[in-house]
Amino acid sequence: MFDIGIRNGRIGTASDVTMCDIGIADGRIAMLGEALPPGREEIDATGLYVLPGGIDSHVHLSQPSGDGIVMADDFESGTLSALHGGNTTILPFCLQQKGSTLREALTGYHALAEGNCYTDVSFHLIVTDPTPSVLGQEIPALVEDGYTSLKVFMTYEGLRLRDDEILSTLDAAKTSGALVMVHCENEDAIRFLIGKHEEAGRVAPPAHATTRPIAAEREATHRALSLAEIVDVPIVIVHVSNREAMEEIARARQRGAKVVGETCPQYLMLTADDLDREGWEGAKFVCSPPPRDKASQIACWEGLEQGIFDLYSSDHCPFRFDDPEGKLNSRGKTSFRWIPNGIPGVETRLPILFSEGVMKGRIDLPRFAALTATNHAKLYGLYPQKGVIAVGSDADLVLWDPTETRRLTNEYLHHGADYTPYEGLEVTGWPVTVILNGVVAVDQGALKLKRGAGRYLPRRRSALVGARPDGGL
Ligand code: DUC
Ligand code: ZN
Ligand code: ZN
Repeated sequence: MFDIGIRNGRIGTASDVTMCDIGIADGRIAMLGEALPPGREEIDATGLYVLPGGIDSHVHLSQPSGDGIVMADDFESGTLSALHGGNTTILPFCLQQKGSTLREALTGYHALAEGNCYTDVSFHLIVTDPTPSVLGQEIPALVEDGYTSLKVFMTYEGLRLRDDEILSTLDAAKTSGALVMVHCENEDAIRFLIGKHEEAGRVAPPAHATTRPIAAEREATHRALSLAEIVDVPIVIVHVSNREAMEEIARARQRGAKVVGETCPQYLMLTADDLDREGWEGAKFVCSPPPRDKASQIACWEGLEQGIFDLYSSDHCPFRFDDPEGKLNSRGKTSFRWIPNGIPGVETRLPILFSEGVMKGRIDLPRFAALTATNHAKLYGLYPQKGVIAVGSDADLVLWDPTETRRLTNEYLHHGADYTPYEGLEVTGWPVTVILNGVVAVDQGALKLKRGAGRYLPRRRSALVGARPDGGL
């Protein structure tokens, strides 16, 4: 007898849409077929789509964010919000502090996550201080321990790496089999423009977009791709906001480079005009790269439809708006420079793509499953444990009701932010039931799971860095 039987659902994976029953036992998918024997718990999925639980591979929680600024989500609220939005696994970033080791950062970050998660989690490492011992000893040992991805920044004083440091980090990643994600914006160009804006007294939130123009992203994207080509190592270009950066990715691929592109809901749904809302309201939309214009939105949709992007992530990086520790901190009220960068979105990522993408006919269900779960699992070393509906995989499932229409409003979201950038947006299709590791976690919107049910997941090497074709290391 199964623990759970799911019947009459339309099962969507990255490859197919089929009708069959799902039998779940011991937290995993035990059988797929017709007329399966009963489960102790039976779920009738008539009229629903059954999809792999969402994997959001770009999330920031409890990340140190500078003097007096506090992120709006910790592991408890961040994973709760993720779960209600149809996600079963998230990959937050563990930030190395300058002068400290990656291990030290991990010790602190594991302590924050332990016992608090409502989804499974696994950490990417942010490298800010690539010392010889970090590159030569820590990274190889950490990859062996299942920390198989790194992020580097080309912007933000204090975080960004110089080109020589990026090269040596890429080289360490190549030697050890880690996958490197790059935040591509030219810091020197941004600082130059900030100076110009300040001289001219242009310090309101719209200046965030005009000091971080497309050219700054395009140039850094080109440079990151070139550095990876020189080292001959795959990379991920994260949070791509516009066509010119996409073209850089396409050209690198034509040259034979292994490059993966990621975009996010903010580049599909917001524009720089949102930064110009009444008063200082635009601060709610300050994120980097900034939202662009309608043409860029169209380009990013094309990228999702046609394959420049393999990943669609939230880049959930939440700060409260009306809060001295958030967007409207004492300095943030006076200049865009001090408004913390990032917006919430882990709970709205999937409903937005389902509604705007699937329901509007831009993408089909298999593409949705690939962009929201399967590709994340393959790319970040979780496949086939996660990201697929197959016998033997973890029973991480989300049941979507394609007829349910909701108006997004902050009141009903579970994150710690006091706003959503998508307030008032009507979406059709909602993740009504979420199953995590074979346990009903959310049922018709009601939480059934205890805090701490989410586990930490060590990961294998990425499929992109030459893992074996059977998915093994
Ligand atoms: N980069 C991110 O990846 N997230 C939020 C802010 C940023 O610059
Ligand atoms: Zn970034
Ligand atoms: Zn991010």
